[in-house]
Amino acid sequence: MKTRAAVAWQAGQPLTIEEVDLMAPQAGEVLVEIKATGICHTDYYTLSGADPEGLFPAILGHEGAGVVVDTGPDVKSLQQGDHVIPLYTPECRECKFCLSRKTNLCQAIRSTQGRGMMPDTTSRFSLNGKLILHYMGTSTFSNYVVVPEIALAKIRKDAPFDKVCYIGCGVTTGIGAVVFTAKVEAGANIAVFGLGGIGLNVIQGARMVGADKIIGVDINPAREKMAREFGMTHFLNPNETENIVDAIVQLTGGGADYSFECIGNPQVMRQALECTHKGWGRSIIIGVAAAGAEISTRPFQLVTGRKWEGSAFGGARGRTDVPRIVDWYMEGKIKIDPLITHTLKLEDINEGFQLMKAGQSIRSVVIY
Ligand code: NAD
Ligand code: DAO
Ligand code: ZN
Ligand code: ZN
Repeated sequence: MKTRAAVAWQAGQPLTIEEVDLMAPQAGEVLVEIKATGICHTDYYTLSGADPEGLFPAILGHEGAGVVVDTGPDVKSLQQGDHVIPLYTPECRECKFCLSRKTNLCQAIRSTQGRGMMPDTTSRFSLNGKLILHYMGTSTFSNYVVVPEIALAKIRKDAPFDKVCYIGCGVTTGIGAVVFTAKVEAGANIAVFGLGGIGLNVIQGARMVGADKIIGVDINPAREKMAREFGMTHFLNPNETENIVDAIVQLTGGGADYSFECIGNPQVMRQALECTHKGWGRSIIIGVAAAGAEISTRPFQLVTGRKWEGSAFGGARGRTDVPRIVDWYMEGKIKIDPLITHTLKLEDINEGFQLMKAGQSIRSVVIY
């Protein structure tokens, strides 16, 4: 079949809209009509050429929601008409990683996904006989995609695609880091560095679990208003604060119980660790730093009980946890609508990247 898609031909170049050939789903695969997709920082990172694992030509996008159109042989858990969110972190429930119950980093299709291929090492996308690669196993910048069954979360049918697509990455990454990775308890004091698409979701996750002080840090003063609406209790602008670490230690009477780095800046990662409480503070790195970057601190920070950790996709097991997060949205426990600051047509997708680059959007969503 043919599908309309925004193709990334090479790094640093705008996407172009093409009628791409899409092969039918093979064994264990599902054809999905994507109804809406968010544009995330990571798509920009790959398109910019800064991602050392970025491959071209490819169809980017990893924050979608849609409907199952067809299933290949051996697909058991999904059928035509099911509503789904594609998962760049699949959940096979059979690999060593899934069975460990210690991580959400399912490895069942990791190597082929990282090479832009389906599990049988081929691509379903081509144009004029030229192969086009998948991206993160999801390629939601295509109206129709073929996705492995284990990389699809089945969600309720009354959830709006143009909102819950954001659960495919940003919402789950932020809220999940609080709920699944850190397991923040009611009454805890937390600090959030970077109040963008991820950090604002960390803030609402912290409010949902009943955190006490929720301190937000951002160099963009325009982020304060939205962050307060999402539950932030104190705002610090590094450009107006002499020492961010000291300020947080003061505000919390000894340090944050948990901190979250949502920028990808190694210097800020150090501040995020060092502002946590002696003896038990935990600092969760969410931001993805530039290739080759390194973090540093004095080892005594760890000897004295602070812990440095990381979180991918919020520690969420996609097929299990994503439908729950959709429920939280539908039940009014979390907010998504105000974070979707722009909606676009596929033809205007490059505008979404410009808005992100200029810091003017939280989330732009393409509606097919
Ligand atoms: P964003 O650009 O929307 O937000 C980043 C925010 O950080 C902005 O508000 C910006 O003003 C602020 N900022 C920048 N430099 C700062 C500094 N020195 N001090 C304080 N604030 C500063 O980005 P986002 O979409 O929220 O993504 C944040 C990071 O999370 C990115 O690195 C992204 O790649 C990463 N990410 C990680 C995962 C994961 O699973 N771990 C998933 C998605 C995204
Ligand atoms: O090595 O098992 C693996 C895959 C890890 C994927 C983690 C992705 C999280 C960070 C990238 C940002 C995604 C939008
Ligand atoms: Zn993302
Ligand atoms: Zn697995």
